[in-house]
Amino acid sequence: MITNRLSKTLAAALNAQMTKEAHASQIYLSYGVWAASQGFGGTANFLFRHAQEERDHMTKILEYILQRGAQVQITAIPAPPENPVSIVNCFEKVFEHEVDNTKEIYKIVKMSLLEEDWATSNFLQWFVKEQVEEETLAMELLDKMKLTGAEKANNSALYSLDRDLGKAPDETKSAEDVTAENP
Ligand code: OFO
Repeated sequence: MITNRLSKTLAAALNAQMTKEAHASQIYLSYGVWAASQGFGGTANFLFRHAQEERDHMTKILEYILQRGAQVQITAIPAPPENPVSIVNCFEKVFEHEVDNTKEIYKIVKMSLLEEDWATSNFLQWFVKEQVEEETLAMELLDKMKLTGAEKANNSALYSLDRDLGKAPDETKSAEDVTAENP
């Protein structure tokens, strides 16, 4: 008996998106390492926490593919892009990445609608909403950077922005609160 309820096309698209979420996690991780090496500890903490959120997105898709009885394909994750050249550039890259990701999600939403796969279309609405939040967050951070005077910001303005980012709320626990028992 065949229990798969995902078309070949949608299963392939969801698997590809799952790997993109893993890639996004690597991107945030690499930017976090870069920020830490530049002395932006708060920003690094924020980016590390976000890397974990992207891993959660990956798992969410993985679980959905399994629930629909289709095959999950774990493949290689592409390397993250070059390091940012400045803190402003770091958030420009984050923003661009999120906008690109939104476009990829929209493509799968469109596929699911064309196939009249209402379950997948409904599942993807969580991601549509999440992308609005993530793009807004990245845009606001970029705006704050600009307010500090962007590349020409003085150390004290950058210092407070970095400190605020370390405390910025998100859906993932602060890196220092995470333990093996409480991941
Ligand atoms: Fe940055 O968002 Fe996943 O989907």
